[in-house]
Amino acid sequence: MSVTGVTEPITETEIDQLCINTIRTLSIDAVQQAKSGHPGTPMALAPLVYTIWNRVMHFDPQDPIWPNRDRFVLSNGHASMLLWSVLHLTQTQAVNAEYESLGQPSVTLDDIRRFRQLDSRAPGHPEYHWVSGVETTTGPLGQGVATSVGMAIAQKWLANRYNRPGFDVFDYKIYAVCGDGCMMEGIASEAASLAAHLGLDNLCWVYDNNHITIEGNTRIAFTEDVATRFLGYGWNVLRVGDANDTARIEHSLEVFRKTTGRPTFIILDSHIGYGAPHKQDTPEAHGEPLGDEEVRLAKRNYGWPEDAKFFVPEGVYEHFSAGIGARGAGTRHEWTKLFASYRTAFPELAAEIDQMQRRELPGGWDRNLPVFPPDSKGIAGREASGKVLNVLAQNIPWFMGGSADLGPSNKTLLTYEGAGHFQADSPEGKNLHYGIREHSMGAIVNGLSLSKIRAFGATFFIFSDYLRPTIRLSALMELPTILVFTHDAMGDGEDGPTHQPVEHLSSLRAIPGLVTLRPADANEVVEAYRYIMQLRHKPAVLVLSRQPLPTLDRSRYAPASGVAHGAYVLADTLGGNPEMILIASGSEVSLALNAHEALLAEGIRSRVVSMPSWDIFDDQTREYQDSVLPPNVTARIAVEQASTFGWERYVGSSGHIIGMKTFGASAPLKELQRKFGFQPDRLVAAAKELLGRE
Ligand SMILES: Cc1ncc(C[n+]2csc(CCOP(=O)(O)OP(=O)(O)O)c2C)c(N)n1
Ligand SMILES: [Mg+2]
Repeated sequence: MSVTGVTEPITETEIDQLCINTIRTLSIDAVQQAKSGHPGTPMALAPLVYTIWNRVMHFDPQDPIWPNRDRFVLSNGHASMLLWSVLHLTQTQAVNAEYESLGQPSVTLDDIRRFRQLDSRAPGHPEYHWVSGVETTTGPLGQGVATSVGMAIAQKWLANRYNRPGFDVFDYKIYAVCGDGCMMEGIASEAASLAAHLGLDNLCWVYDNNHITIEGNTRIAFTEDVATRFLGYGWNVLRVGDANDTARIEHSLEVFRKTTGRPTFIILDSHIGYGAPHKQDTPEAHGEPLGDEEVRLAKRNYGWPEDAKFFVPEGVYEHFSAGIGARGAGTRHEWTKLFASYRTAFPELAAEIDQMQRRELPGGWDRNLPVFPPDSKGIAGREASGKVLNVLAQNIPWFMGGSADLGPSNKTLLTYEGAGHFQADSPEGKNLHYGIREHSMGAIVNGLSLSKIRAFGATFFIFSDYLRPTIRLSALMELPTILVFTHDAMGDGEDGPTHQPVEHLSSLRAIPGLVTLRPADANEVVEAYRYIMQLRHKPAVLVLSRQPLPTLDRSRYAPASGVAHGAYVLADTLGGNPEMILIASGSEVSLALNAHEALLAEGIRSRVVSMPSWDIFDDQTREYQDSVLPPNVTARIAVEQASTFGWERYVGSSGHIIGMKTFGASAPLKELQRKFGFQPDRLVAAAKELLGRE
């Protein structure tokens, strides 16, 4: 090999090696150019990724969203150059958010040259909404593997619902690559345990066992026997002792494809920074550019022209095209033919698949949604939600979910005839049992959603912290996931401060792109679901009460459809020219109404605004916002059983906020309401004070 080119490869092995070294050197050069990034793991795992992509995976670069493609998840997202290299070398095509092909490569060589730079399609970590061919956003370690379990559940459910004898329309597999970091993160353990319980034999994790993390050798913090751990979960555990042995890698992947009844875990012994004489097997190879001299030496070791940069030798694109390209195109064309006859034989099922793939809802999806009659005793938010979920799940075949062992409390159980429970031997079930695994529940919901299933998860609102990182990823990926959080505030009374959310609403409201909704009564719950279900690219969180809330008389007050605006005038003063405004969400809305009546009786012109969602309200026109909160009415009180944090934006500097500034306490709800000031008298007094009245 010379500086000017590479000699014509002769054997299959040589061209394989050339492709592998192209992945390695593109990664090295990109990191070197960016002066930041992670070269070592791409250098070590290039043979693995090459084998999965070019030898095994059914994936058509021409159509990266073909529904029956195999999925590839890079859970050690810092090794993103692996993905950018293969997406580029396979010439995977770009698609937009409307699922249309853009007729251009997803990742160009120029993007790679501009690795980690603004607008490059080769960003620091794999980003789902940004680069076609990325199946899920990764980087927070453990998330990718946990998400892959959701993808595997989805495949099983889809296969069960849609496959028919002779028509295996869904038979894809899921491959996830991970490192020591993913293995140490708790979320991966939760997900691995559930994957084995559910017998997900469509799922393969490959563990890059290189004994290196940022601080050094894993002996400083990670000495468990990972193989025994996975055997304990019930996985099929294989080992490949040399990450450069592509034949062994390919064989182990074949064993995976033939294994039934359990997921497969392949331990791959590798050398981080493989080929760099001074950096191999060191933590420096993990996250620092190699440096010019070391780059030259590594290239010399690979038999590469030492001064060539971003060099793709002749024959490399062609070899990917003849490998994954031809195989992917072949299987996709066969599938397309199969699906055409499937459409003739099973038109309704085919139509469902079409709609689901475009994230549309079936006709009649909202028929029979309940309307709750006025009732001063009312029902709990969670009860109303349970009724809605049971209607939606019957109207939308691919709508499903469950709770982290709190189904009876969250009221998320689907109880209608035939709803079923998803298990290894009942993959038709629509009730998912995540177990007490909130962290991975969030990731699994993401994985289901990435597979186009409309999925929900549920737990107590207090434990939303446990899955916050996954909610953040839903928002970042623009996925329409749904989280149902009940026991929204002090209603959990006697359970005390460990179970009483305070800062959670503020924390979720701070996540860009997430819709947080806290409905005030049963009809607001219905309208909240009506709004959420129509979202195609945004996640939503529902925050629901444990205790009954009065069902408001909508002939007296404004209709609950106002929920779709995030906030609306629920009750007003005659003539609609208020001198003060009470703003509330959830259980505090009826409290505000009580105070409102008392204020009116005293001749104070008050208005009540129900504000179930800041996020939705902030998206309304300025005109609408001003009609709800007229700028000249500065006497405003916000009341919410949660941290006061952030309410200043609606009450202004001269307003007043009644909320929590401490944790709660263990006592019956009524006493807590008294102790923390959630009583009509307090609102009335605050209103008078603001207005300077006695
Ligand atoms: C949740 C989380 N914590 C910390 C980090 C920062 N981080 C990125 S890579 C890394 C070390 C990962 O080690 P390993 O998975 O063994 O990767 P390798 O260096 O072997 O590629 C850490 C701590 C992260 N990305 N995500
Ligand atoms: Mg490692």
